[in-house]
Amino acid sequence: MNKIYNPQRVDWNNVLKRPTQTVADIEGLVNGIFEEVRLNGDDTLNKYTEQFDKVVLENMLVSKAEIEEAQKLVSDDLKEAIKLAKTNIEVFHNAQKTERVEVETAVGVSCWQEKRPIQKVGLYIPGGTAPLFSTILMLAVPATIAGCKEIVLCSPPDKEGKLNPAILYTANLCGVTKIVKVGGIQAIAGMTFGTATIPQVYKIFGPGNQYVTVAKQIATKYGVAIDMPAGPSELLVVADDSANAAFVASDLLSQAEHGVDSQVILVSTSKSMINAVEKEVAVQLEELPRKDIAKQAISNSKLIYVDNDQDAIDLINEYGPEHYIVCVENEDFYIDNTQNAGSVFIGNYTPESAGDYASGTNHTLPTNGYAKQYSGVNLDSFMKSMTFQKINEKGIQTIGKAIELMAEAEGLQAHKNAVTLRLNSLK
Ligand code: HSO
Ligand code: ZN
Repeated sequence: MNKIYNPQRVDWNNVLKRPTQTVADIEGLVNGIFEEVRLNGDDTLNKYTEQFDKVVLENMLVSKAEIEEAQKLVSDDLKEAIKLAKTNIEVFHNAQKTERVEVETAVGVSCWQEKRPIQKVGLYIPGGTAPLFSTILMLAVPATIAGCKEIVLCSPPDKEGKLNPAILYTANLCGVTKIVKVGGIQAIAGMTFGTATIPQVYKIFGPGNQYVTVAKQIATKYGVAIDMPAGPSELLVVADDSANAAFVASDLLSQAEHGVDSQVILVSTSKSMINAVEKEVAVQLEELPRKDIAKQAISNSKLIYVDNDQDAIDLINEYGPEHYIVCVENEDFYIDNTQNAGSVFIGNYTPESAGDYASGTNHTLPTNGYAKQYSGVNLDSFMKSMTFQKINEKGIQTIGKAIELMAEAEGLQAHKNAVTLRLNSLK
């Protein structure tokens, strides 16, 4: 964080630009693996697990014995913490249930809308340097509340052919119906087409590297839905002199430690706050085990000084951050005027980490400016709305004439007949 920006409006786009990802060269590889998985199922999954994860598995399906072993390896304290988080996530997502909407639109014409679960969903949990078992809570808990019948989880095995015990413990706790040790493009292809081991699913959720991200996009070509287009994780903090610089720095670093491509931005109307945060970041960074990762993310991050609150809020809405922390005196102004953000964290005692793990909100959120048109994962992500109608004799007489006239005007005689026959039967 070496430069403080004070951009003019015309330069906002430039300063806020996210690094572009190269998708084109990955697409060929993804298409190739999809085709192979479609034709050869499990054999292809095993082949790529050996190639990419450097392990030959006897059985990619996780057994009861493996889950029992994992239970023993997770400490009681961590189990309690996971249960506390689960309870809060359950409470928040349970509260998102809605009643069915029912109206008589005209005399004798009843219409209603009801939500039904997506029957089969797939969850992808990445491997790599941090085992994100918290993401299982964020996906499996709402899937269970929604009533999804089949909840499949895919995650890449380590070189010993194992999954992290906390991943197995959490998946089992949260009602995942099948856990499969397979990762990357091949896992997404497996859930898209189905194999002997992996059931075919209707919607795929979860984060991943750029290969997984492109694979999820390709999955949509085959009719599978996905949670949202994913990009590197982001945090924007708006802070004034009422903020605590050390707290703000810790938040920026918590996001920066996710990956070298994480996006971290501080917006402030106070130069002294910006300077204080910058100093704190440098101090705290040195103590982090993942400082090499965080340092790179921080070096691409921006400190933005703005002249007034209106400029700040306009700039924030233009960026549309995934995570957005508001630590300012006049927080109502910022909250009321925020149009585009994935999840908002308010006040000095609301770190992003709270939402990442345990407050109850979901941490699967739109990145890359998609907060302008996408919601984060929530209960509705695991359901779809269906409409129903029931029309009685009076009802068809009420709206029949209008349907006949419209059908005729569209030149669709059979449509008209479907009404005329019924009206005639009532004469
Ligand atoms: N900040 C991440 C979620 C996460 N953080 C998982 C820690 N574990 C993306 O929202
Ligand atoms: Zn996080």
